[in-house]
Amino acid sequence: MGFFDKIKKIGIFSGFSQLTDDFYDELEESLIVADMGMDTTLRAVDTLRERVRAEKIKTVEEARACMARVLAEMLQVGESGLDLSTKPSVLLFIGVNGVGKTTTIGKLGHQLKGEGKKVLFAAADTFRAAAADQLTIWAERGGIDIVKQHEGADPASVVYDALSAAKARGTDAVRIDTAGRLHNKQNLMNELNKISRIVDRELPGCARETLLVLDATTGQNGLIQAKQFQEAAGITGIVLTKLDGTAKGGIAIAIAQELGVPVKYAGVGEGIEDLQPFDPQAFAEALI
Ligand SMILES: Nc1nc2c(ncn2[C@@H]2O[C@H](COP(=O)(O)OP(=O)(O)O)[C@@H](O)[C@H]2O)c(=O)[nH]1
Ligand SMILES: [Mg+2]
Repeated sequence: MGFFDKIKKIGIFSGFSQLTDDFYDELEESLIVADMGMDTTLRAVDTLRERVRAEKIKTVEEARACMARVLAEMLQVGESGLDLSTKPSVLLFIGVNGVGKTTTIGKLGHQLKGEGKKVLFAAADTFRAAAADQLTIWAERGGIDIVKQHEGADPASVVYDALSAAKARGTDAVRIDTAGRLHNKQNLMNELNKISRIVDRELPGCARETLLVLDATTGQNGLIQAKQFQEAAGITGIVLTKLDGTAKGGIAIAIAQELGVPVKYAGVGEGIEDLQPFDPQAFAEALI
């Protein structure tokens, strides 16, 4: 079974034998229902119509394969891999509460460790004690270093400690967990700017990314979150979680198109193995 087989498919292709106007209408409707958004859907279906004409496509199966190619192209909007080029590299995970930041860090840390990398977690979600506890469990499971402080501590100070430890220990990858408080954008911006300045000062020129974690089941709301975080923090990639069992996978394409930011990882479950680098072609094939 493929990694993306847990995604619910857009099943309209089996219901048609010819490429009629009804076919295109229904395709549009199902892409919108799958949360691809109106603009992105219209762009995708227009492109399909053009290709069907240009490539003299006659069958529904050919059109399906063509649609998969179009969607895969729409997902390819930037560097899909993680920048791990310096030692350490620094990755900041942001996103609202409950989207899967801590879980993703745990899974990713485990994978990096499996590749022989020395990983360190920074528990900079100091908002609730439970957040550091949760990250500690992942760290213990994977035999991964963790730096944390008491509840309510300054997140930037946790990051400072973590970077000092990383330099001293020859760490390859620092993974920073943050609190997901979006209700006050100014607050969030201040906090992330402060963390950013610490990284600049302590590790000038390091490979560094800010990944926004989004819950695929929140649909178009995820797009709104992404726009807000993009303005507040500037993001280099998206982690799309909870794709298991959702019929809302189209949000990946809407985000790529509207923000120009690539999806870099996908989560399809709560287990340690349920995270993979995002493969646009495989994802598009799974979706339709
Ligand atoms: N089904 C599913 N659940 C997930 C996935 N990623 C995270 N979760 C669950 O979502 C909940 C919130 O995750 P957590 O990492 O605490 O979110 P955070 O608040 O952003 O740190 C937990 O119950 C996770 O097990 C995923 O890809 N699929
Ligand atoms: Mg968390």
